[in-house]
Amino acid sequence: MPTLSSRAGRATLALLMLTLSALAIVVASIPTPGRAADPVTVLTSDFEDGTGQSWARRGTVEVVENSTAVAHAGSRSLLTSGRTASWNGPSRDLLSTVTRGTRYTYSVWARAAAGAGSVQLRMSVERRWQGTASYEQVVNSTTVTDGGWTQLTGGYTLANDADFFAVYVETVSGTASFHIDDFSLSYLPPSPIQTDIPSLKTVFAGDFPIGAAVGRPQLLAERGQLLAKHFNSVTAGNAMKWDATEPTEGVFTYTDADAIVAFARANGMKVRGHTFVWHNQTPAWVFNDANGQPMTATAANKTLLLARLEAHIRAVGGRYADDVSAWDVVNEVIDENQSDGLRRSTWYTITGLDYIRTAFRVARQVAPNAKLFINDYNTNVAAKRDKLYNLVAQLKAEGVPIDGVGHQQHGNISWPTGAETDSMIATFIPLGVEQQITEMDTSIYTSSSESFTTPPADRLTSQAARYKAWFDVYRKYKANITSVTFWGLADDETWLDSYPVSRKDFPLLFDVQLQAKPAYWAVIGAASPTASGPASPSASAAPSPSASRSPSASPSASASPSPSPSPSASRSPSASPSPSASPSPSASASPSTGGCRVKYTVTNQWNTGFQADVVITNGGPAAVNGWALRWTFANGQVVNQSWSSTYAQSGANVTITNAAWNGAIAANGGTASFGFLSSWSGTNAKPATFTLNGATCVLG
Ligand code: 9MR
Repeated sequence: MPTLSSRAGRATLALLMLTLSALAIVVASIPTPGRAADPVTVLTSDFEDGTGQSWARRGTVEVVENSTAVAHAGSRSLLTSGRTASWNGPSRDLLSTVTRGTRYTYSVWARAAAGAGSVQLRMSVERRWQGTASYEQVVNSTTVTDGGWTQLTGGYTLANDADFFAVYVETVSGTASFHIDDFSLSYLPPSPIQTDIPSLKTVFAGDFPIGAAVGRPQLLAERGQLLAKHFNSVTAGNAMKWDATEPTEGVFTYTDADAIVAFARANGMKVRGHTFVWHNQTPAWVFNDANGQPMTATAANKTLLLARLEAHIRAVGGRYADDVSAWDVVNEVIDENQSDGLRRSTWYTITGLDYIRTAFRVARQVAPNAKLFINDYNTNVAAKRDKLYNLVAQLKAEGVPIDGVGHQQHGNISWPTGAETDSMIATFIPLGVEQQITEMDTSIYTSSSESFTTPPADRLTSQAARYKAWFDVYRKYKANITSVTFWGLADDETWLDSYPVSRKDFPLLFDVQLQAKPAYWAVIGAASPTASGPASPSASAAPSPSASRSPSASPSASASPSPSPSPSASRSPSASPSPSASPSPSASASPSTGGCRVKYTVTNQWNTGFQADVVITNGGPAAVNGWALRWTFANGQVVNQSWSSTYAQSGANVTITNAAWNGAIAANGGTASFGFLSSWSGTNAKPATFTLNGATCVLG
């Protein structure tokens, strides 16, 4: 080792410093893998040019015009006045702007017109397909006043076929005039899902099926990939409910439910049916008498209501008789504050307990292969649990065909405890029923006054511990528990964003970019790479199911999978890749890959841009240690962002090099994945040839 006083030493030191700073530049130029991407804004309307910027009235009489009366920024806004119906308002065609399957954030500032006082506004979308219109809310009822601006923000994914699609702002009721300004439409470029982490369904294969409640957006693109990778059971979050399947008496619509069932079939998943009978999401007509008036408790109305119930279950249950393995036949019928424990819903006030008896009897007839469940929330609360127990015991004694009890398990980071969850399950065992966890999620909040736009690390740690405590109980009772389902797929979309108040929540195992959270690692019984820094990349991460299943097994080095570092892992500053972990293709690249395969998939495409995911498979006998993938675009496409990689483009020639953590591709089938955004126009042909470190790869 040269001393600092020696000339040679000083030269060596200078060289070392130079090398280090060069390395620092290289490292700095590698984007942090998995870093939350910046949102991409695809449309804004500021009305500063004095026009309506393609916003137009929905009705035929209201006036939608540029206004200088007030402005959120600048000097102009868009005023809608002369409205004669609550649905009148400004609307913007977005059919050619949005990409099906991409979740966009819709944001607009709104203000009641001078003198209008306080007004309830909401932002909605209208989609039409072959003459049939559907309306969905993007932002629920929001109070705006004439004294200032209020932002309406919400997320929406166009997941259905559409030949018309527009966003609009309307009042919840009344015809007040209002302004809007600074509309924006943006999306977060999705990260590729982590393909090299253990699948939940594999980890729990010996225990119970693992499910997620989904809508059509969760069947598409990355979300569909995440669903298929981790879950072997699916519940329709809304698509099989009464309002979705029979909005008008005798008129059945199955478009969304069919799509979910088709996805489940294609991916070998079980389907939980949810739900025949509920006091919510049931159309008003169901409870109207023969004259169209709200039913009163008469014998005739009871007969009519039970006949409608029977017809509904015959139709919906019959349609999915071959597909649904478990039905939530009745949902949330317990009210522990009633002495008899029965919720005073319209179902109950018109029919007493007979709606429950009828529902189970008919369900068994039309869906004889499905297990029939009574489903409820807060079944860990002793008072509610015991009322439910009494009802199930009574109905079973009567011969009502109840097979199981569904525990929704909507909880939060501190509740319910493992002990409460344990007695919840233990209580029902003497009844000899199956038990399923049907709607599990874990809010990061413990009070309605809290709100975070990104989840603090300590909340995620508490959430992981909460999930682990529950799963320890589930595994303990795996002989009694026949399914465990999350109420949602990932944090990008959860009912808790609007309940009990509007704020972002993060209740599931995968984050807003579909990456595994600490809760995921806790549930599978492995140390979270977020907490401890990423492990070195490994080709196969399948854990021993028995190791991760044991309730008492604390993750040990041998029991834990050693996943490739997940993007979420690298969000932790302590997990930044070190230069030595970053094989550079120019330094020690394998000269030839001897059998690479490239799968290039355009996952999203809109009028000016597209997103592609690329998977490189090393089919050769030698590991690849650092790689550069090259191709030539034929139609002028220009890459403008990439993840899990760095990109360079010269003319039509694109070079993608590995990120710090995915440079090693194992021999004989190891893979590396990356994605990118690019512009295009006219034609967007896939590249015909790819080379990996100079060797030509096969396609597909
Ligand atoms: O996830 C559902 C959400 O999209 C609906 O707006 C909401 C309102 O009816 O219902 C949600 O699902 C509920 C489920 O059907 C029954 N248990 C409670 C769930 C969360 O509200």
